[in-house]
Amino acid sequence: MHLSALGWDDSLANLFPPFSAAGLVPARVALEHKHAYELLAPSGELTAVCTGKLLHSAATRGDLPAVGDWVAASVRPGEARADIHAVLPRRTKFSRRAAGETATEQIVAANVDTVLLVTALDQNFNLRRIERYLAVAWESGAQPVVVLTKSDLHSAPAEARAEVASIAVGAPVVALSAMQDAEPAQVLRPWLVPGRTIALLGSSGVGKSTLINRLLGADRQRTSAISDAVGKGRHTTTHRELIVAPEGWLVIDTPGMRELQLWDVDDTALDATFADITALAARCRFSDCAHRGEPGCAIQAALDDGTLDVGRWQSFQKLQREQAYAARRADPRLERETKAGWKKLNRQLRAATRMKANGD
Ligand SMILES: Nc1nc2c(ncn2[C@@H]2O[C@H](COP(=O)(O)OP(=O)(O)OP(=O)(O)O)[C@@H](O)[C@H]2O)c(=O)[nH]1
Ligand SMILES: [Mg+2]
Ligand SMILES: [Zn+2]
Repeated sequence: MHLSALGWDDSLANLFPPFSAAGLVPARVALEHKHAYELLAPSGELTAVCTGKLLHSAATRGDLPAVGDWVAASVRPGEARADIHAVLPRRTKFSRRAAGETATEQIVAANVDTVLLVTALDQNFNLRRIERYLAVAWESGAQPVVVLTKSDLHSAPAEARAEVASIAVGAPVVALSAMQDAEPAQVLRPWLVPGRTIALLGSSGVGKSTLINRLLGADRQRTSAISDAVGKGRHTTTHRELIVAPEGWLVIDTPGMRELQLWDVDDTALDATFADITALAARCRFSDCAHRGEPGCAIQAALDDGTLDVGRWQSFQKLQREQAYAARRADPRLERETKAGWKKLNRQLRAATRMKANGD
């Protein structure tokens, strides 16, 4: 298989000469086990581990190889085994906060061109969840496409699609049924391009693997009716995996995520997701308007006349709070300062309440 078929491009080729000089070859991470990786290389599949040096130099998990990454590896002569010496810079990346005490970045998928944000048109359909996924997608650098699956279970899928399109500013929205559509791949054709990588992200049971099987025209991925919705935390897909389609496009299947904790979603990503709110806020009378009842507040006016949906406004505020929380967790110093700030504020608040109780 040629490198370009795996998504290799000029910008990667330009930075590789020093690695080739050291006897290393480029390969792409297809699968991540606990301590080993499956790589795709022009010579074929390789089972690989990180060198001690790479492990040692990694400050966080996010510095280690993840599915979709390009790496520089040395192939052991006569074996389908390799050692990973370096992770090449990521063009795009999806990361989230890994569970645990301290915030560590976990890379969900790297070098994705188009991300399909998958939601089912069933009882779990939720606009707020789509907004959350969109914020993460804009942050990643990949082009988001909202995919509404199980349209056969919805009485008015076209209306649901229109409703989602109204909140998904800048992202195409498609609705499909992997069960009933004769050609579900048809609406996704624009993004199934040889050498380009798509990834599917969404809750467990929405039909990501089922759709991938339909796109591939083969039962490549295991699917199951038992999912989060019924089986409590059961994920049918357990590994992130990069698959090369016979037509030459690449796809990353991921296990459903119960929760997508924001990692480092910056203001730009939130602004892209909520472009309507940003535009409104720019029209508030005061440039530092907190939208809490100030005179001439354009947000309040839009909430009052119904042009801004209350749910969407609350969703925006929630994501903003979460983003601030994630930033504090990533920066302990900032958290200490904020804590100290809160203590001070609480003391002031208690003092003020006592004064009031005393009738002052
Ligand atoms: N009615 C209907 N059911 C579907 C459709 N697509 C998928 N399903 C069903 O939904 C269930 C879950 O599908 P999966 O493809 O395993 O879901 P997943 O998103 O890969 O789930 P995880 O791997 O756990 O993240 C299966 O029973 C599928 O048959 C669809 O378009 N319509
Ligand atoms: Mg799956
Ligand atoms: Zn305002």
